[in-house]
Parts: sequence; C-alpha cells; structure tokens
Amino acid sequence: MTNHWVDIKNADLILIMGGNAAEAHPCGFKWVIEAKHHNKAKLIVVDPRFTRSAAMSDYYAPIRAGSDIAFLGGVINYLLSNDKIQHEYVKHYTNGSFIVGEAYKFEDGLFSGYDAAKRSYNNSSWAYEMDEKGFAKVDPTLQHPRCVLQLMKQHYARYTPEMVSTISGTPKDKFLKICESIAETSAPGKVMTIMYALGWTQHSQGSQIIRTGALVQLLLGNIGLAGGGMNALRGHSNIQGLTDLGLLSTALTGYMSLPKESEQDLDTYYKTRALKPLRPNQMSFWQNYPKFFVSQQKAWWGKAATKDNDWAYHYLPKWDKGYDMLQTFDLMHQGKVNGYICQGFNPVASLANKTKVVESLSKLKYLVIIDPLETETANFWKNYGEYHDVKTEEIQTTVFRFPSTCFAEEDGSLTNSGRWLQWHWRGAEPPGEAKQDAEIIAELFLRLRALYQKEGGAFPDPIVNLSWPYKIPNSPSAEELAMEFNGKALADVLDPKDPTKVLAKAGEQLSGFGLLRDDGSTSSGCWIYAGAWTQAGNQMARRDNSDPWGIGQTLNWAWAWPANRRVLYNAASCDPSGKPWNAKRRLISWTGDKWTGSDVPDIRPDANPNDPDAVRPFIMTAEGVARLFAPSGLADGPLPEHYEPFETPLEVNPLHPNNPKAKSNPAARVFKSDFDQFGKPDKFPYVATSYRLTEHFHYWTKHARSNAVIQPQQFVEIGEELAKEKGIANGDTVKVSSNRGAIKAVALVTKRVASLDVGGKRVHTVGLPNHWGFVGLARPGFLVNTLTPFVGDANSQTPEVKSFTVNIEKA
Ligand SMILES: Nc1nc2c(c(=O)[nH]1)N[C@H]1C(S)=C(S)[C@@H](COP(=O)(O)OP(=O)(O)OC[C@H]3O[C@@H](n4cnc5c(=O)[nH]c(N)nc54)[C@H](O)[C@@H]3O)O[C@H]1N2
Ligand SMILES: Nc1nc2c(c(=O)[nH]1)N[C@H]1C(S)=C(S)[C@@H](COP(=O)(O)OP(=O)(O)OC[C@H]3O[C@@H](n4cnc5c(=O)[nH]c(N)nc54)[C@H](O)[C@@H]3O)O[C@H]1N2
Ligand SMILES: [Mo]
Repeated sequence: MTNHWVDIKNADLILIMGGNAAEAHPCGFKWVIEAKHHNKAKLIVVDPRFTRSAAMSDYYAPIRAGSDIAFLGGVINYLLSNDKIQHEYVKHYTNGSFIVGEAYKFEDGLFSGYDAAKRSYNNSSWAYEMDEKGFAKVDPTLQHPRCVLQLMKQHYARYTPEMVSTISGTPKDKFLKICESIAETSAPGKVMTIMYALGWTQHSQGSQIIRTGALVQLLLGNIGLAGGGMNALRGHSNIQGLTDLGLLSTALTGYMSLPKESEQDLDTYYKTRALKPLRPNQMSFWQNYPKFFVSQQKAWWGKAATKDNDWAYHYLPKWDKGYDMLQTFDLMHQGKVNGYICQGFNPVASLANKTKVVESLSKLKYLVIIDPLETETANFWKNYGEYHDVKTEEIQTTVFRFPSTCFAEEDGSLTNSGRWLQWHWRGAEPPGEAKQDAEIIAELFLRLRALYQKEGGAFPDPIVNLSWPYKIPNSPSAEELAMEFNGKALADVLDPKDPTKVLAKAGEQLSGFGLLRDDGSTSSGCWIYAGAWTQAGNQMARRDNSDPWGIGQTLNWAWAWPANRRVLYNAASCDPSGKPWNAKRRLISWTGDKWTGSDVPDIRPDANPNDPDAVRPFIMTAEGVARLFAPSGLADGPLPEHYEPFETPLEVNPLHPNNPKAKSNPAARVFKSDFDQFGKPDKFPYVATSYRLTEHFHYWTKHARSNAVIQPQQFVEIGEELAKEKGIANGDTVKVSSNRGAIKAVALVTKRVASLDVGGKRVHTVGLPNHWGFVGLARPGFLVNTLTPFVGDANSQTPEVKSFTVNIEKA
C-alpha cells in the first residue's frame, strides 16, 4: 500500500477492482464502511462476479477476467480527451513533460526493441532525450509531440468506449458512468483510492494492470494524499514482510536486487542502481544504495565482509535466470533438481498445473516439508483414487517432514499491507515435536556449516563465514533477529557535517537508515526496517492509538517502514508552493522553513518547494517525479497495452487483429513444453477464474472442523444463461475440464456471474473457489489447480490463474 488500512476512511471514492476485500480482507474492509458513513464516500466494484464487496457498493460493473488494461486504458482515454486531469499535479509531479527520444515507436502492438526469438525487449529506444548536462529534456507546456503526455494521448486514443466494451464485455453505459465518477476526483481537493489484490496480479500482464491503475491515479493527482493511493491488499499475514526482507529469488533485502551474471564486480553492480538524478537538484534516493548494500553485507558476513573483498560481493550468487516457482518447477520437471525444501508452501495445491507439479516432485531425490499440517504436497506420492491418481510404486522421492509451529505459537513481528510492523506475542506453546521455523533452519545451517568446515567443497566461504551471533545458536530468537534487521553501529557513526559529533556510539542500535554508511561502520539486515528496534527499544510493540489530527495518523501505534512514515510520497499532498490540496486531510505542509504535519515528511525536511529546481515528491525516482511512461524497469513496455490472456475465448486481440505476435503479452516467459498445453476456444470456450471465500484460508482450514462444516466441499459458480444452455441445474455434479486436466464439483447456479458480449461473442464465466483438496477434514475432492496454465507475468512471474479457459458439462 502507498497508504494504510485506516486511511481508506479518508477517501471520497473507493474503487475495488481486481480484489474482493469484503471476502478476503473482511477486517480491513471496515474502513471502506467508515468512509461511506463518515465521509459520504462512494464505492465502485468492477469484478467478473457480483461479490460480497459488490453487495456493499454504490455501483457495480461486470468485466471479463483478464481485460482490466482495456478498461483502465479506456479510463485514461476518457480523462485525457475530456480534460479531466489534475493539471498542476501532472505538470509538476509526473514525467508528463519529459521528452522521449525519437527512436521510441509503438507499431502493430509491439514497442520498439522487440526480439521475437528471445521474447524480450531491448529498452534502449524508450529513453528520454537528454541535454548537454546529462539531464532529461522537458517541455513544461506539455505540447511537444514526443512529450510523455502527448505520447499517452496518442497511445490511449485507441481505447474508445466501444473498444473497451468489445474487449472487456462491460456494457458501454456502465463503463461511462464509472468514468464520470472517477473523473470527479481530478478536482484538487477530491481523492479516490484504489484497492486491488490478485484479480490484478495473477495474469500474464499483472504488473502492467497495476501500472495502468497507477497511471489513472497520477493523472487525477491522487497519489501521496490521505484517502488516495494505490493500495495492494496483501495476502498471507506476513507476505509484505516476505518481500521487504528480500525472499524472492532475484531480490535482496529492502528492495535491493541480486547481481546479474553480467555484473561480475561491485562497480558494475552499482552503475544501474545508485542512479544520479535525471533532473537538476532531485534526490534520486537510490544514490544511497551503497550504504544500504554494504550494511546488509556486514549484517550477513560481519568481519568477513571487508573493503578489500568488496564487502563479500562475490559471496552473492549471480542471477542467470530467476528461480521463481515456475522456473524451479520447470527445472525440476526437466530432472535438473535433486532436492527441494518446501517451507510453509503447498505447491501441489497452490501452484499452477498440478499434473506438472506432481510429475516434477516425482523426479526429486528428496523433498523436505516444514509445515504444522499434513498437506497434499507432503502426501503427493500417495494414491487418493480419482482425486489424486498416482502410481506410488513408481515414485522414489524420499519425503522428510519437520513439524513446525504456526504464528500463534511464536513471538515476532508481522508486516501488514500498510507497511506497519506489529509485534505479537505467542498465545500457546507448540505441541508435540513441533519446532519454530528459525530453529529448524538453524539446525540445518549448523549441520551444513560443519560439513563445509570439514570437507571444504566447491565454495565454502559464504556458508562458513556467515555471521551467526545468536545466544543459542540452534534457536535464534525473534528479538535478536529483529534487532539485526534494524542494524547497529559497528564503530562510532559521525556527523558528516561536523565530525566531532557522534551520532551513534559503537555497539548501539541505529535510530534510522539515515545513519547507514558505506564504509563498513554500520550493519543493517534490512535498511527499510532501520528504526524498528532502536536504543529506545522495540518500536513495533507500541500500542498508543491516539490520533491527534483525526485522520487515522496514529504514529505511535506500532512502526511503519520507511521511517515510521504512514503515507508514501506525502509531499505530493501539497501544491507546488507547499500548501495542502485539501487542508481537512492535511498530511504535511511547508511552514516557510520546514515540512511538518500529521505524518513523517517523505522529503528532506528543509527542501523548500519554492526554490527554482525544487526537490519533487517522488524522491525514489531519478526524475524526482512519478513515471507515467517508464523508460526502464519493466520487461514488457513503457506504457501498458492490453494483451489477451494466454488462454482466451477470442481468436485475436481486438486491438491488433492482424498481428498474432501481439495477441498475448509478447514478453511473458513461457516454457517450450507449456506452449502446446494451452487450450483453444473450440474445445474450451468458457473463461474460468479462481478465488477465495471468507470461510476458509487456502488449504489449511479444511483441517478445522468448524470451517469444514460451513463450507464443506468444492463447488463451481456459473451464471443462469450458461446453466440453461448446458442443462445444468443447481446442485448437479459437473465436470470442469481444461487442456491439462479435469475436476468434478457441485454446480452453484447464480445470477451473480454475468454472461457478457465480448469481441462479437457471448462469453460465459466459470467461477472456481480454491479451498479444497484430498487431505483434511472437509469432503475430499479435486484441486482447482489441476486446471490452471503454467505461465506467468512478464515482470513478477506470478502465474496466470485468474483467467484461463475451460469446458463444463454435467457429470
Ligand atoms: N478468508 C480468506 N482470506 C484471505 C485468504 C484466504 O484464503 N481466505 N487468502 C489471503 C491471500 S494469500 C491473498 S493473496 C488475498 C487475495 O485477496 P483477493 O485478491 O481479494 O482474493 P481473490 O478471491 O483471489 O480474488 C479477488 C477477486 O478478483 C476477481 N477477479 C478475477 N479475475 C479478475 C480480473 O481479471 N479482473 C478483475 N477486475 N477481477 C478479477 C475475482 O472474481 C475475485 O472476486 O486474500 C487473503 N485473504
Ligand atoms: N488457482 C489459484 N491458485 C492460487 C491462488 C489463486 O487465487 N488461484 N492464489 C495464490 C496465492 S495468492 C497464494 S498466497 C498461494 C498460497 O499457497 P501456499 O502458500 O502454498 O498455501 P497455504 O495453504 O496458504 O500455506 C502453505 C502451508 O503453510 C503452512 N504454515 C502455516 N503457518 C506456518 C508457519 O508458521 N511455518 C511453516 N513452516 N508453515 C506454516 C500451512 O499449514 C500450509 O500447509 O496460492 C496461490 N495459488
Ligand atoms: Mo496470496
């Protein structure tokens, strides 16, 4: 989230699209209700199904799964062609005025620089035009034909209301009604918030869908303001913490990234990360990258990370390809993986294309399961009749099971969607032989280290030199780990302006990332968490919910990264002179000599907005402003473009009917063996999507009797029109099949799933709740991921499980 849960109450308009907060985030959804009660806010929901969120909305529109870029691109076209943008904001706070080089082209559905053989882009032609001083050229009048705003106008002119309706199936009048409401928030004092989750992420173009939402918000001037923002509703209670701590295969902590294979030395690595400003006087905050990076290396390798060995840079693996789940299981499928440690993960149930996943696990020598529960993955080798028909005698994989605790049995902090780190205390002792995850990993590490110490091996240094400072080596405590993430001074940290002044004494916990240094004198396991556990103690355990400004800015409740800031880019909540766009929802303002207010300023506190070349609010970009057009950073284009899902009922992409290369995301990574696994519309004519129910949490709660009773077995939702066509009655058993497999379930015939007119066809949707399987107390059944395709988003590699195609028949 750019903002936070409580802040939703400040919105004038709430758009829930690509998520179903009432169902999947029922506790957070109460802030939507608060906004309606206290702020007369309106709620709009756009979803293929009339959901529990839709039931609370003021306006609902259906959409075909996988077509949100067409819808939102149409909103952009509406805003630009009806002059409903926040002019001052766009001019000063976005790159709308930046001039793009002559080499940039968009033709026939492809951006310049496409390499069809590699299915990837070389983005050099997307760069800005530069001046002699090395700054990007701008046209403050926004009239230059190659300035970003003009390029956008041209790009989205194709997204007419008719085209939107053709692609997404949303009736034109409903689409236009929503455009009108959204456009009202272009007034400087009005804000819309966007709440989204997996309905946007789980697509082959998921990152670009989210970007299109952000573009809408930037044109409206809705980012950085209370009640505004782009608000990703995160999933598992600590999935925000997972990404913060760099647990993705190409990430390091605090959104730093693993070196690539082409970056064999530290200087090359810094070159594309510690970027100089692209406009005069901007902060380009990532210039501090070396401070964060060296401090992380010191936390990981302590004394073994020295200036002479480039702070142990060579201990880090170089990224040849991402090892995301799709890649890892594809390698496993090719027989290239011996062992797999599966911690808190049930891929047989949750990953796409169950058959491929089970075949992959069958090729392992060993599989380690760390989980409090019995799972489909732990039992993948067992035959469960028609639900899971495997030949046990042919599977040679050894499965080790380590029972772990769950969150209620341990202390620690969880980071919520609003970036708040909240400390929690254990509610019970772990049962039986269960151990905490940290203890299990510590035991594994200590034994591996002993082996490397004894036997050497190809490259023992990163393992034998790993810093392991915990009091009880086989049981690091949550407190110790939290203090390590925060970071401490390894030598006295001096004030660069006055070296006689000591800002932190050697051995002290640091008060924030401003004290991190690139000379080895500080360590911090995760720079954005610096400030969470200072000399003053555990800031995450704070529980003072006083709200002096009355807008939910409870700065003494827990601790938010970065720097306890609650709303990111909050300097954009003021006009270019530093005055709030809306004084009633004041986050910060310029007092003449400093920034102050109800939040921690997201700008240098003394950065005068009235200076020529003033520091702009988007301090993380080298531009200082937000990017409507992204010259770099995205694999699949500088501006979002609609492409069809890899499985679609349409024969062509209506925007590019004559270019088959531009039918589906041309830069999405698809493995060769999966290409021919995609279904065609003649056999699989219906759009399928999968989703959650409040009554279950993924595949855990089918182990709990009460949940198993309230939602006992797999069902599929279909609309009345499709049911009639197929002769299916409510309660019938039906077979749903894709090109990868079939499941049986009970049909729920409902008015809530609409049939839509798409690309000249009548398109029906089949809705698949996720939660059942063949292990647990609920009625045993099939796994929905038997049906889903093995293809991921071009940037995040998130599998496309929200839009694929199936057939349905009475069983
Ligand atoms: N009770 C409960 N709560 C949970 C979970 C749970 O299992 N149970 N899981 C947690 C986790 S890990 C996560 S990630 C979150 C997920 O939170 P959400 O993303 O909100 O949950 P989903 O139900 O997966 O999907 C949301 C909606 O997206 C819609 N949708 C599908 N395709 C599209 C599309 O192309 N466009 C649009 N506009 N909408 C589409 C679906 O119809 C569905 O209503 O929930 C979390 N909360
Ligand atoms: N078709 C389809 N597939 C999907 C989705 C979808 O919408 N549609 N959603 C996707 C999403 S967003 C998600 S997050 C995934 C979820 O996929 P998974 O993460 O694989 O599934 P879960 O059942 O949430 O949890 C995995 C295991 O973690 C265990 N666990 C709980 N607490 C702890 C702990 O403290 N320590 C350890 N070691 N284990 C613990 C649980 O017992 C459970 O067995 O599914 C994805 N798959
Ligand atoms: Mo999730």
